Amino acid sequence: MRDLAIIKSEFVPDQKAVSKLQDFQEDPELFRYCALPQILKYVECFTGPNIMAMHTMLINKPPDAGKKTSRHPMHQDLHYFPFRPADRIVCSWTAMEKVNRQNGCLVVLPGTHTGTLLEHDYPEWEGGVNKMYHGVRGYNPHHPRVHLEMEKGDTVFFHPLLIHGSGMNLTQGFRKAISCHYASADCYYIDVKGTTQENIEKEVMEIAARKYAMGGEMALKDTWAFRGRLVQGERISL
Ligand SMILES: O=C(O)CCC(=O)C(=O)O
Repeated sequence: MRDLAIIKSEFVPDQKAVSKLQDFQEDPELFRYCALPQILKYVECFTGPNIMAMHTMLINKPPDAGKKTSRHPMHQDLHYFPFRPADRIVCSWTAMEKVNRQNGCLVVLPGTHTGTLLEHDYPEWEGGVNKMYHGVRGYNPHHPRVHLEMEKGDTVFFHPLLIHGSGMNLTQGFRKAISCHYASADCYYIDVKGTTQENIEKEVMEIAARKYAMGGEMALKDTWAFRGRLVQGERISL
């Protein structure tokens, strides 16, 4: 993925052009992260012994080009997932360098994981917003916030209903983090028709149709079933 400010600029070389790698499950070196025993030890507390890695990301948050496009709006990750139950899904997010408020650390609203999945849509930001960066609607903007300042290698584990996002990167460096969403292999897929997730389904299916000439013959759950990888135990229903 490219940051909106980069897409609109002249040619930008090498890693500076890439703001996020998604779906690195086919890359043996990066995927080693998802199978680290020191991560799975904690993941297992949420998922149980049969563990699927469902969504992988390496986030290379670029220096903000002045349009505030390096921000990630507040959201709940469950908005993107057509599988349940939410309590059997967990994200691990590891800082690949020191992260703080200056370079756009994670910001979380503690306790919101006990709520429900809220409506999400693109925020109306003046400088625009990156593709698929939906923001949560109707949350309490006065809810206490915690900025997760972390050292290189520190890892945070969080629930898919936790409202979180990240601020602007006001430094000249690229803020790197690696993350994986795990789910219990016996989670089940749901049909998101008629729910608040219909808008993200539509967007994902449009991308699938455009990029891979798939669409009509494929359902949202298929896009997850073929990206998901077993990391421990037995593959059951996901
Ligand atoms: O690493 C970040 O800046 C936020 C990542 C995030 O919340 C996401 O991609 O869902």
